[in-house]
Amino acid sequence: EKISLLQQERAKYRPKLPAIFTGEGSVLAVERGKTESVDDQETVRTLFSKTYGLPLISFEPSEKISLEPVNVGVILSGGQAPGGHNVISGLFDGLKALNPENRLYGFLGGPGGLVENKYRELTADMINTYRNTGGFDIIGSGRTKLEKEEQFDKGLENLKALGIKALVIIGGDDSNTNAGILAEYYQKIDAGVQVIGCPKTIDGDLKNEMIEVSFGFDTATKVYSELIGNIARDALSAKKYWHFIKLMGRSASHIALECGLKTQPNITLISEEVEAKGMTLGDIVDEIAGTIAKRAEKGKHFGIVLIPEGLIEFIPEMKALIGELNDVIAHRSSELDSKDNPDEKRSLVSSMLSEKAGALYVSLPEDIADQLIMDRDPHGNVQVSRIETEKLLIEMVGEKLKALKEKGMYTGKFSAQNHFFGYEGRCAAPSNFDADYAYALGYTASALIGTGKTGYMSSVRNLTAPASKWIAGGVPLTMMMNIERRHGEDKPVIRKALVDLKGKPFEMLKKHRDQWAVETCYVYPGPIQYFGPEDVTDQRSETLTLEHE
Ligand code: FBP
Repeated sequence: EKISLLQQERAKYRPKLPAIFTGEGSVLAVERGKTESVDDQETVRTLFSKTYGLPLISFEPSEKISLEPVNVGVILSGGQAPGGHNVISGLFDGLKALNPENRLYGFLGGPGGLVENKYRELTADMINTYRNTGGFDIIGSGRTKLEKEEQFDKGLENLKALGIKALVIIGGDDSNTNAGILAEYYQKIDAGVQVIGCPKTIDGDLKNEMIEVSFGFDTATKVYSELIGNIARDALSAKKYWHFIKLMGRSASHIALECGLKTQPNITLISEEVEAKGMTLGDIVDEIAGTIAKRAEKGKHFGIVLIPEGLIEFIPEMKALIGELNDVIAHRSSELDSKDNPDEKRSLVSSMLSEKAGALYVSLPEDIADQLIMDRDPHGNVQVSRIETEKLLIEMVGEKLKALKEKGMYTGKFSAQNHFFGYEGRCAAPSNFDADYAYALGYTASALIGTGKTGYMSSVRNLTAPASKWIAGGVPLTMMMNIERRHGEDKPVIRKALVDLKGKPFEMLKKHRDQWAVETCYVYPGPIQYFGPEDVTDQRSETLTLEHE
């Protein structure tokens, strides 16, 4: 098999670990006081009678302890994020350090693999070929939801057959919510299986007081920022295009904000702000067109607009429309399926909506209207990465500028290019930060297993400091939960972290954006560096740095 030169060199990289894991001995778990869920304490406590209120865990060095060998299972869940292979290699190395007899099994194709009993034993040779590489292909991933007791029971049968005593689920907020439910269930029925979660997602929305960031965010935003910088320089050279760039991130705008801070484009839209200000699609279009007109006055007929993927769902009128569409799709899909002709389908859909939503629906360009009624994902979410918001905005901004021109308020020629950066960042070879952080998360998971914990998320904190000073520990999954209404039902879920409009990263954007809009202040971050001066190779994200100032 052919391996790139870079991959060959990168395979030699030894991820950095928190000092607690680099000693000769073992570690002991230290309990740091009881915890409460972030909200709805009464309800969450009742739902999680076994795992509610567990203490925070940190580790202390101890003499070498000898432990009985264990078999452990691991699952990769949801969208790919750079560093997944390093979580698995950190887990593997940590387990082998506990006892060389320990064995690791990977369930294939995501959580579904556990239920369907599809697995592979992960051997040292196999792990070695995946160290510091991007992707989840070592065992694959999937979006099957683990939430029903019959799935848990079937899974338990499969775990027992392999003698597995602990399961590590590497996933985002939804998958870790389900990890918490699974941990509780296995405790309740005395299954003898520990469940540990690891915070994954490029979206950066699985974070809280104890989880500073999810792995993958750093690398993905570095890749996108490199590309944005390249495009910005092209725009500045040719001076003839406005580039509308949609950035992945299902709902929160952390990715757009981070890339905006790194590259200083003319416009960075933040969905959370759009929602807070109750902006309409028309308001957003007016704002963009206004900036374009202002730049045109200065003879600048080019620019960069960053659009968070989730924007469409944060525009209050669109959110209401999508909510109604979700109901229609959930309850009247057979009627919709009976229409093959797209025009007829659209008019049937609009007849099923309230007057206001129906009017908005028919006013949208046809391809967007069609994209809005595509299938939902297994969690019931609109697949926002498949909705071409960037094209919608180009079309509407173009119309607006035409109107402005007729009134003599715009003199330029508007020529736009659309881009979507998403998949190109999700499987990049992890940056040093993500390689180290993911490895440390996996290693920490092994320590939580070794100290007998269940219902915890692996946590590594103090991330702006050098890795040796990172603090490893465990955070009870129930601590991050609250009750939210999901698809018509109240459910316990890990609270998703949206962009904090009072937080420092957003403040920074706000402080500079008027200047960045009209002047040209682009920054060109360039490609991720894996070798070279440490302040370049180990650079932290703007978001992490500003949040921890
Ligand atoms: P996770 O939350 O599972 O990590 O997924 C992140 C993500 O990349 C989103 O940014 C994006 O909207 C979605 O996955 C795309 O999903 P898919 O890979 O199924 O197209």
